[in-house]
Amino acid sequence: MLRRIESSLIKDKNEELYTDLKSDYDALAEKLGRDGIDIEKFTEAAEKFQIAVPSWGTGTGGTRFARFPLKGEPRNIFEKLEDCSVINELSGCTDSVSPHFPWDKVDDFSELKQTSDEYGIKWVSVNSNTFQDQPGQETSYKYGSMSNTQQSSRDLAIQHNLDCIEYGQQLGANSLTVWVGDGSNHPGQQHFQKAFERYLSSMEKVYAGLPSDWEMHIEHKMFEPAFYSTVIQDWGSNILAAMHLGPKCKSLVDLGHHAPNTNIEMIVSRLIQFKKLGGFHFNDSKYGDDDLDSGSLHPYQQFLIFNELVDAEYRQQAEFDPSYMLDQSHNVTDPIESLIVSAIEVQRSYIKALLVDRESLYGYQESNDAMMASLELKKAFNVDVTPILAMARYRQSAAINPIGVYRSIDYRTRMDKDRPRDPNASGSGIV
Ligand code: AOS
Ligand code: ZN
Ligand code: ZN
Ligand code: ZN
Repeated sequence: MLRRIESSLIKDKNEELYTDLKSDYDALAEKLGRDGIDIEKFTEAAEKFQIAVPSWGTGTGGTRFARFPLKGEPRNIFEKLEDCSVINELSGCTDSVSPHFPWDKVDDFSELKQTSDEYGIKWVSVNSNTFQDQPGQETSYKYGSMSNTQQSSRDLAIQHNLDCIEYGQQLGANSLTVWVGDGSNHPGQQHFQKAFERYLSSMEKVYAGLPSDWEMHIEHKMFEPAFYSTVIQDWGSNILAAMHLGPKCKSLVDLGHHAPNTNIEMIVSRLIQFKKLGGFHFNDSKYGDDDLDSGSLHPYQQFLIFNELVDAEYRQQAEFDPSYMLDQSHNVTDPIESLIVSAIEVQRSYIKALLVDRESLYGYQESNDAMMASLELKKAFNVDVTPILAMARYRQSAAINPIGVYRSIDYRTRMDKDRPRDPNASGSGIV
């Protein structure tokens, strides 16, 4: 098994911290035990929890104004994979990567697959890119891709998505995530219905190319890059498209793609009910698609989303198997640190949601006891599950203190030497 960090280093650091962790863990076990809760069940659940890292998230993000790169950033998909392995070795909860084409240039898929296998990293949902033109592209996406008025642009977008499926198959992935920037900037610029019809007929052709065990996930976004209207602007258009296309097509919820104060957990519930929840792009947001670190602003909202997910799990809801992924832009932090912390924050929401006493909550709901129902949720949310998460990492040979270990190895300085900067390197995911 390939590693980027000596396991003995993590082990030594863990030994220094274990006594304190054990006493915090035992104290929490005792506290939960008083309510008849067995802490071990939750630690096991934390060990099982996994969330994917986006390949583009390993590079420093930016805005349309500027990007301030870090030293030692990955220059290609192999180096991105190295950084993803660092994240997984330290966090123990990110054993998969979601690739993005054509940002991830791959000459030899079997070589890439072999390397990822050696790291113990899986490839999950493949992201297509029809929101920007590539050098030498014969027909433009300036006025959209799947919904473009020009057949030639639509054909190019369809073919690119079919290519992405083929790349993904070579990597062992089993879903395609389609986010398009299609829309308009001026009232009257686009015929809403005709644009949506063109989008659907293009997507039908992609759907027809899905292997039998694949799913297609559609990602909605309220605005940007189109600032007046967007073809798949919300979960309404999203689920309509997914229902139109068929059972293998589901909706994907990116937390930052809604208007501020939208009740996202309720959208999640609706998608679960109609068997259309494909997955998530986790991040946090104050204004729009800010792509801030997960749980950094609205940890309660993230918990409430997981409350719906755990509820579906508890009820053994049919056809419920959403994929979890981070989709963030790390503009001022080291992306490795942000991805580690964010993955753990999502895991934290999951474990807290598992702590909700479902039967009590259902009882309060039936008797219309609003106060006790909300206290039931708050009770779980207010438990500090940090020792559970740290113990899960310890048991998986990941780091009790991942950021501490990461800082101690001065990875970026090492990478600065190993990865001399290529002045022609292409962008690393600002969107
Ligand atoms: C764009 O806003 C979406 O969030 C996409 O999921 C994703 O960020 C993009 O495909 C990467 O640029
Ligand atoms: Zn996204
Ligand atoms: Zn987003
Ligand atoms: Zn986005």
